[in-house]
Amino acid sequence: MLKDITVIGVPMDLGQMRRGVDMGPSAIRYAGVVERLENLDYRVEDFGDIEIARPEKQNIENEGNLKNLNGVIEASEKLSQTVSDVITSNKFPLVLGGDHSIAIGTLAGVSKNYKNLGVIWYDAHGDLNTADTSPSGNIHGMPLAVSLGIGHERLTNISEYTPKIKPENIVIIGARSLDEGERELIKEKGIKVYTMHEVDRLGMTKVMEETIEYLSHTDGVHLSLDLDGLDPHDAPGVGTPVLGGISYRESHLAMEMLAEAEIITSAEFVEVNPILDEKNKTATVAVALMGSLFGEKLL
Ligand code: 6HN
Ligand code: MN
Ligand code: MN
Ligand code: MN
Repeated sequence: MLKDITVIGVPMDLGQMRRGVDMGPSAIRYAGVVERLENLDYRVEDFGDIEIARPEKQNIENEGNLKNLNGVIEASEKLSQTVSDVITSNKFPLVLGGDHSIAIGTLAGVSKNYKNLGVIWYDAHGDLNTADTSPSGNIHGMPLAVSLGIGHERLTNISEYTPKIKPENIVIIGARSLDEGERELIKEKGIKVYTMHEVDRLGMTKVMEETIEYLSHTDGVHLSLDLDGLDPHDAPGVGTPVLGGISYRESHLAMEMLAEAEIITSAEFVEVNPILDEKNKTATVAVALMGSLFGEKLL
C-alpha cells in the first residue's frame, strides 16, 4: 500500500432524502481517522471537504425519477477531478461520505487511472437501479449501474468517458435487499454477488479468498464500503438499514484479508449518518475497519 494517504470528505446528502448523512465526514474525522492511520506509520493529509450544494437551494430540480440530479452531477465532477489528482500525485485516495451517490464521482476519478479496475461493493444493496427501475428516485441507489454505463447519460458521462467499470470486474458482498430491476441486471451482466446467503454458507474467509482470486486479473481494486453492509446492530447510523447483515468481526476479517492481499488501491466509506447513530458508533466502526484495511493487527 502507498505510504501517503489523502482523506477527502464528501458531505453529500442529495442522493437520498434523509437529513444528516452530510455530517458523515465530520463524524468519521471525530472518530479519529487521521490519528488511526498515522499510528500505522502512514503520512496522512486531509484535503478537507468537497463543496456540496445545500438541498434547500436545489429547489428540487428533479429530472424524471432522478432526485437532485444537477446537484449530484456538480459534486461528482468535482470529486472525480480531486480523486484523480490524488492518484496522479501517487497518493491513496480515502473518500469519506456522504451518501453512496458519491461513488459515481469517486469511480470516475479512479478508473481514469487504470486500464482494468476492479471494484468490491460491500453493501446490503446492489445500487444497480436506473431511473426506470428505482422505487425511490434516490441516486444513492444507482451508482454501480451508472459506473457500468447504465442510466442517465449526464450521470454515466461524468468526466466525459463511459463506462467506468466492467461487469466482470465487480464483486458485491453482503447483498440482502435487491430490487427487481437490479436482480435482472445482475443476471444479464453476470455480476458476481455474495449475498448474505453465501456469506452465511461459505463464511467470510472463503468469500474473501474467492473475491481476491476473482479480481486477480485487475490492475487496481477500489473498495466501496457502505456501512449498511454491516448489520444494523453493529452500524445503526445509516439511512437504509437492513436486518441480517455482516457482523463487525466478519467485516474486520474481510478488511484484514484485503490488507494481507495488498490489492486495494483506493477506498470510500459511505452512508454514515450521525443523526441516526448511537454515540457515533457507526463512524467509530468505520474508522476501526479502516485501521484493519490499512494493516492494523491485534498482535
Ligand atoms: N444505498 N434499492 C433502494 C433504492 O432506493 O434504490 C435502496 C438503495 C440504498 C442505497 O444504501 O447506498
Ligand atoms: Mn443535509
Ligand atoms: Mn450503497
Ligand atoms: Mn446500502
